[in-house]
Amino acid sequence: MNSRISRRRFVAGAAAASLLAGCDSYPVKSFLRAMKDWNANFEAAIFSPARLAPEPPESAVTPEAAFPEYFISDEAPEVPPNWFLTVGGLVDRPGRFTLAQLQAMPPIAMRVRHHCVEGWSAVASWRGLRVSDLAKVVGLKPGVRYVEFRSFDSGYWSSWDLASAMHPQTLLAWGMNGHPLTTGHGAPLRVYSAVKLGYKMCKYLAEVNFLAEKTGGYWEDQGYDWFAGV
Ligand SMILES: Nc1nc2c(c(=O)[nH]1)N[C@H]1C(S)=C(S)[C@@H](COP(=O)(O)O)O[C@H]1N2
Ligand SMILES: [Mo]
Repeated sequence: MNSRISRRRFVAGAAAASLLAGCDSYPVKSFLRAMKDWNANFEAAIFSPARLAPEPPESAVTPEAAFPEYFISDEAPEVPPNWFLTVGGLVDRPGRFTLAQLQAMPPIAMRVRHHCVEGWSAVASWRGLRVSDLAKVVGLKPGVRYVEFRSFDSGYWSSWDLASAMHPQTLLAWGMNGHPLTTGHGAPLRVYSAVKLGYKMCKYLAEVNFLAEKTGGYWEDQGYDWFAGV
């Protein structure tokens, strides 16, 4: 069975959504934008960084053949030769990390139910390091409020509020169900989190940047909710 959901269908859905949202008059636009900001602020205010999301039981794990693979590129992007993760922004020790260096940081395993706005959800067990542990290694400067994740998959990216990125269930994952990530699921490294919707969880990671400003995102800039908490 082919579990890949056509990118075209997703793009068509997004186009329809933006048509619906396509109110041209300025006051309507600014009202909608104000409502969106209000909504994001409200969601951020009720988000509790300490509260752990419950893990689905082992029996809830989705057979891998039935776990959809989603990417905006036409083909699942291959890992570039000599891949490394670049970590920068407002940090004391910016740097590049090989996969081996990242795998040497304390690994965390968690089962998470993935929610995609396209209307599917699926469960896997993910393994990787906490974004908060990476933050300790590079040292955040005062003024960091957002974390930006950038992919080598057609320039896909997403920016997150710092609290959600520092949540103990937000990982840079290199393993899925006991094996390394496959290209379909974001090899060699991706974001995985119990506190965000699927489109915030960048696959094919290339960069992590700790920033003072939010920088939108691939779907977020096309009208999807920026905070996108689960
Ligand atoms: N680089 C990159 N990351 C991405 C995407 C993408 O197209 N490119 N799609 C997002 C969406 S919409 C979802 S639902 C999940 C899908 O993850 P999966 O393919 O492992 O199921 O990845 C997210 N991260
Ligand atoms: Mo998605």
